[in-house]
Amino acid sequence: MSQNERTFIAIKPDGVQRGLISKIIGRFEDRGFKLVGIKLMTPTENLLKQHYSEHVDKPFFPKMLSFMTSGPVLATVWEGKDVIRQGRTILGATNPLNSAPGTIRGDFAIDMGRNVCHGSDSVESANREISLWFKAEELVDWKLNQMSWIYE
Ligand code: DGI
Repeated sequence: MSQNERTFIAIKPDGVQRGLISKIIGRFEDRGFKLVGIKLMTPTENLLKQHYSEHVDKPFFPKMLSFMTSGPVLATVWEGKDVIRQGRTILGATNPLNSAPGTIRGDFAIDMGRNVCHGSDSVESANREISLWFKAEELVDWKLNQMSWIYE
């Protein structure tokens, strides 16, 4: 399994406003994943319509759009073995009421429309989302010196 797998993790406006950035990033760092992209930005409607293309016709979409454009989002890209699946586990179930304690949503969220974070759910969506939110030159290739203490 590749140690170079990448995923897109976003801290939504509720997570930023509630001061949860360091806690969320800390969980990925503590686990041993490598941060390769990070930026604070307020996403445009156009970006969100592409990002959530499978949801644009859903009844909750207008409210989600106004929530997601209401303030900054912290967009990040993380690298490591199985990071897509592990990232979803760290975040917890989409509906926080179904998220286990110890997950981000299980510890910090209650409502689906305020579920604090987003994580890619497959290799295809990770690639698509990373290229939507980041330019290639915004992603940094660097050597994590702890690698041999994290991977055997
Ligand atoms: O990839 P996820 O964020 O875990 O889940 P998803 O792709 O199924 O849904 C994307 C976001 O859309 C989710 O984080 C919250 C929102 N959403 C999905 N289904 C509903 C919803 N929001 C509301 N209010 N009601 C829904 O049924």
